[in-house]
Amino acid sequence: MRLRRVLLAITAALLLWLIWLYAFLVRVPAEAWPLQWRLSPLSVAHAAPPVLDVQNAWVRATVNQQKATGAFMTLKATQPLRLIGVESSLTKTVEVHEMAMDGNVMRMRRLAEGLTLPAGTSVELKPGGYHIMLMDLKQAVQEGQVIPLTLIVEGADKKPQRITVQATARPLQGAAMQHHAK
Ligand SMILES: [Cu+2]
Repeated sequence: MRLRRVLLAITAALLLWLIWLYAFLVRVPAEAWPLQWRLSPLSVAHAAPPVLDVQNAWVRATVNQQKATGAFMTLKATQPLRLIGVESSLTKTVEVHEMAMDGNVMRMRRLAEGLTLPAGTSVELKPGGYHIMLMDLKQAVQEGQVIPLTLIVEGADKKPQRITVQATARPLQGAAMQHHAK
């Protein structure tokens, strides 16, 4: 009799443990798992493919006392996206700009709605066109310096996604950009 009771208790405990394991592994979404678990092969299959291809990222190097500069790159989205913001450790003030004619003068303008990135189409950010504006610089950007930039994009689901880009500073060349009054 006593052996049967012990066996019954062990079976019950095992069953409860299996139910708990099932609930934890299968029913709990991967986002709620402890961090070390997410690296397991189970969750790798769920990793989202990259939504944005970034090529040739660079920042224009600055001279002393220069307070603003531009960052340029070629962006190609795999799904319709919008570049809604950029972050940099260099400065808190980063804006997405476009150049446009204002009478006879080329001026830059902040894209309040962000920059549209159609799926499968390369969008070039370049001097004289779209660019990322780094403002209120506290120190000069040296040629060769690598500047991490975090691009913030959103798709149709309006969920912001962050993409980190390493941009290398290149020397000044060509006409200086005229900055709009702030
Ligand atoms: Cu600008």
